[in-house]
Amino acid sequence: MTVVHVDEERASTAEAGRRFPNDFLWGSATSSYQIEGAASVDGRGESIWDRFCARPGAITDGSSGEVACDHYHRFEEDIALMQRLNLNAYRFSIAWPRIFPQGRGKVNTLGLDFYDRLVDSLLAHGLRPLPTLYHWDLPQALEDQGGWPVRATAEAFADYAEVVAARLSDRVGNWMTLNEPFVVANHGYLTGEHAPGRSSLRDSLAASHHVLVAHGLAMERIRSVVRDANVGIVLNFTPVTPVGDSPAAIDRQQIVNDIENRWYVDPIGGHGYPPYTVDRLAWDRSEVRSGDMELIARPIDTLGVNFYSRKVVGALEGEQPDRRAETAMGWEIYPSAFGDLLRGLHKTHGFQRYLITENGAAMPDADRVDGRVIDNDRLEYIAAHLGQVHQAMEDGVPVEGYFAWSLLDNFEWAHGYGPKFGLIEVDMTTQRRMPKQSALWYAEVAKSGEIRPRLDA
Ligand code: IFM
Repeated sequence: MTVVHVDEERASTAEAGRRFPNDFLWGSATSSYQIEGAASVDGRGESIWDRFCARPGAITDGSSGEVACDHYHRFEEDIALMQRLNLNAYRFSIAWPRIFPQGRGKVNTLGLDFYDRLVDSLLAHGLRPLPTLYHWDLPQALEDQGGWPVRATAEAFADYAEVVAARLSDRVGNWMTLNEPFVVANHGYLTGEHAPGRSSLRDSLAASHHVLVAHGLAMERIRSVVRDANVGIVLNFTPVTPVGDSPAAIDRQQIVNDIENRWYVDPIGGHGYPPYTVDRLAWDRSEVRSGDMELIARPIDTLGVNFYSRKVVGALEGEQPDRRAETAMGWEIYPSAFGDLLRGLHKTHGFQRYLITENGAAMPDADRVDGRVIDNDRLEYIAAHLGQVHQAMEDGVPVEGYFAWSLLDNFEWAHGYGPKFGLIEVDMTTQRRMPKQSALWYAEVAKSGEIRPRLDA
């Protein structure tokens, strides 16, 4: 795969000097299965990812999150690193199978104790905790009973959300229900590239509705136990541009855009599922019960926005114009789509506030000086995207924080440990952590509240 470095014109120096508000949140993001490891420790139950990783060929390098970054045992070290990077917030996810090993029923208090210690340590180091309750590690027991295509999974999620919120409510005010429901329904139940590896349009559509029901139910339950809770959901967006203006290209663009960019935010914003694609997929909406759309549309306090790239679609599958630059994932680097996205979202939905809950890049990390990764391409990527966030804020979009994906090199799902998204390098054999050049630069940004020029190597 060709990796082209970010155009110098768009480099950090072009954005340097843009200053963010003093109370802006500067953080990094991770998720439980990607970093925690300790898969069989302290009563954790099996998740769909444990099962999926064992399937031959499911993961490119045959790996799993069984050990990952061993964050479960090393979280103190990781939090100390975040403090060294001058961060003031941390987005992490809670592993449902640690709390309910069977998905529902008996609570595993040892699991709750772990997140209790994590939160205490974050607060002691001056970091605001921002937990996400679901980042794809469904308890396998619930999948065995039908998984997300079954409504009971949403109901179990609400019970789980309430138990976790009640335990942490005295210290945690900001909550996110689910991460990237599009990926849950699409990759998990339609393409099968993610756990649980099922491929059915019918199941995928059912799952897409039930994750939103889960969000609505959980929001109610969190609000019932956390006074003044600030609750939201994290959605991923990949703006879609058509190749040419043939009716076939426009049709494809609209379907892909509806599924990837509107299917979740529109119902949350009170506009319902996008009618064009509901019709094109011939979805009979039989899963949608009376009251569901109102539940889903209850106002959120914050929208979490994950952005990495845009998508260009032609009339035919795979039709693509040449790209100027892309990351090691083969994702086009196209920062201006980010600013346009934020302005567009705010114009259409006018949510109260936004957090950039994920943005970052997998890069080859080949350049080294004295053993340290000089990842100026990642640094430039982040700088260019921060510039877009800043411009959107100047244009009136209330963005309150930015969380770089990711704190550590980690388990990148079906790609295994190949792609490196971390600000901090992790040697997966020794578990040694080493901040990359981008981390040192990001520390300067977080400290000064300003986009900084590159550091000398
Ligand atoms: O690693 C993932 C993360 O879990 C969800 N958002 C996209 C990231 C990069 O692929």
